[in-house]
Amino acid sequence: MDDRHTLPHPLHVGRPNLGSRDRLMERLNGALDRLYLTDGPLVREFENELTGIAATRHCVAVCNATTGIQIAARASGIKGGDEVIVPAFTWVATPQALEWIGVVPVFCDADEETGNIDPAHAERLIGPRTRGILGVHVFGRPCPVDDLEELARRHGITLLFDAAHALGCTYRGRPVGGFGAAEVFSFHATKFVNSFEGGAIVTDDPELAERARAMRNFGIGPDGTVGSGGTNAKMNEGVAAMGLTSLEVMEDLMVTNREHHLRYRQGLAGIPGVSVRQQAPGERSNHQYLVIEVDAARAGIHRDELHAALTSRNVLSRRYFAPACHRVEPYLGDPARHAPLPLPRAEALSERVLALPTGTAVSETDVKAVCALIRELVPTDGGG
Ligand code: T4K
Repeated sequence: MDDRHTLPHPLHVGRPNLGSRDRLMERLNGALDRLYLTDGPLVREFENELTGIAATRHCVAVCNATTGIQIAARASGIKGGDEVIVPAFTWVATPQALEWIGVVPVFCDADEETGNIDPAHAERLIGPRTRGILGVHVFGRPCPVDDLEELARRHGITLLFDAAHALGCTYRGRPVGGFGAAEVFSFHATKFVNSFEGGAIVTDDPELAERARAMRNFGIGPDGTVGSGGTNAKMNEGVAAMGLTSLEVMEDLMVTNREHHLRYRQGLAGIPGVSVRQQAPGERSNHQYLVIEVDAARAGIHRDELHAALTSRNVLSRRYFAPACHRVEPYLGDPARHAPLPLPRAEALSERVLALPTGTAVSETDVKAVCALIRELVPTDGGG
């Protein structure tokens, strides 16, 4: 192997996209001039924008999506000791958010094509302590929402969505955000629309929204009295300034990501055992994650070897998501509680997936170079 294709500069997965610096500074200066630094007019404006994008009646901005999931669960009546079904194939934030508030995540297997929670498997996990299902729109590809809603209704349990990846995506033509009892977005620096850190709960349920608003502010309700448990999950004005500035370029970012997606598909076409994961046909997608699958038997190289080789050549790929969540503590040590059924498809996916750099920090030339490098690293005879 020669090093012809080592990239001259590191390419990251998750490099932040930036909007206009001038607009950001204007907004920050406005906050400083107003002497209003947290949970103020910029946060209200950010919430307003998000209700438009998600087509929901309510939005409750919070400090990050992890806390947002906790508040959404609590505001839906899910308590410590309850079980909630979650996908095993997700970022570990999904189960960790629940575990940290004493809710028991029970892991569900994935649909290998979509990467999402499999409703038939979820149904087999429903028991007397099950209070909810927390679906994740993995890599922005929407969950089988109709099936999950039907399942939740039939069993009288709450359906929530971790929509950390899915801002701007649609399911059956409707924006992600309005499904289940509530959905939660992330605006972490690595998300295609970022607010440095940040999250938001969106819902059509006015009572859930009111409870969530109180819970993000120590349980203080609109009348100024403490009416429930709560935490401090407020979003600050600087974060909202960044979020608003990022939202202004959201459509452009989606175009850039989609173009990179097409370039990767073309650039990697025909490499044995290497495929680009697809979004749902006919739906709008933000394409914020560019994920390939490496079938080691056909490619003649394991995903981990490819990851190591790319990393050593300045392509800082990420193994989203490996290992599957039930394979890490505190879940690994208690499979009877967290993974009562085998999860072969989530495990298989976790062995194959690899996220590659995309977004505005990556150029067309970069994408071509990454594809050329992968072509060089995968044996031409496919190894198998
Ligand atoms: N649910 C799901 C399904 C999620 O994927 C996530 C987060 C959450 C919930 C929780 O959302 P938040 O509570 O965070 O709002 C990253 C992100 O930290 C995490 O937010 C994200 N999912 C996950 C998929 O990816 P890491 O540990 O890989 O990120 P990190 O910080 O190592 O950064 C990745 C790369 O990005 C690095 O190569 C460096 C680059 N980077 C990162 C930051 C922060 C930059 O270039 N600039 C930066 O400012 O988890």
